[in-house]
Amino acid sequence: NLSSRLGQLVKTMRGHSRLTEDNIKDALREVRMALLEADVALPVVKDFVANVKEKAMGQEVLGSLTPGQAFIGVVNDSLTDLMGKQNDALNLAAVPPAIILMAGLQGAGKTTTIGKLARLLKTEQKKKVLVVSADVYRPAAIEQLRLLAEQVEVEFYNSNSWEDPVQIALDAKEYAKKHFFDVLMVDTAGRLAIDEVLMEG
Ligand SMILES: Nc1nc2c(ncn2[C@@H]2O[C@H](COP(=O)(O)OP(=O)(O)OP(=O)(O)O)[C@@H](O)[C@H]2O)c(=O)[nH]1
Ligand SMILES: [Mg+2]
Repeated sequence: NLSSRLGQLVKTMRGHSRLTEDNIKDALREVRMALLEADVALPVVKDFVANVKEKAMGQEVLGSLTPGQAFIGVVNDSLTDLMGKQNDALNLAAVPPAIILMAGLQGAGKTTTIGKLARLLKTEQKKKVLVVSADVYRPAAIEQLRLLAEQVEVEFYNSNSWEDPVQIALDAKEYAKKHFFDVLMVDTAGRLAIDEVLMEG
């Protein structure tokens, strides 16, 4: 991952009192490769690397820091800028049900996060939560969510792998409306299966 790769590299960045285009070149390349390998979109990577470069260049290496540590500091700040400095609360101010559609790369932790969020919303915010799986692609994905829902004690809307993901989401929304759920959480398959219609539904 990014930190271990950078960790290796910065050990070799020595003996400079400021960061220059020359001494951060390899480190920048490493950042770029690490992000690309993590499947970050190319335009985002380019922007990010350019941003790090701009911030780093000419920066003095202060006190007991090594150039590598100074560089890491810049990467760290830039990452924080990119991801946001603060956590915002979930905005559930919609005509119920508020719908949370979980999208992301395969194996990123979507289903697990639904379980955690559902539990949080139920216990801390006293919300009535319904979960549904529109992941009709991966075997046992629906069963995984069913078990999770059971564990965190929220209601599970049943779906079947031969159904259309969009229709599943729409059906669950109807059910949630009819039964006065505050929140509907829709699990989806990895990014390949995400299509616009589902996002709009
Ligand atoms: N260490 C750690 N592992 C996690 C976390 N969240 C999920 N996992 C694990 O990562 C693996 C994938 O998690 P899922 O929640 O099934 O991921 P997903 O995005 O739903 O995967 P797909 O539905 O296959 O796209 C599982 O083995 C989880 O136990 C987390 O926060 N920390
Ligand atoms: Mg999943």
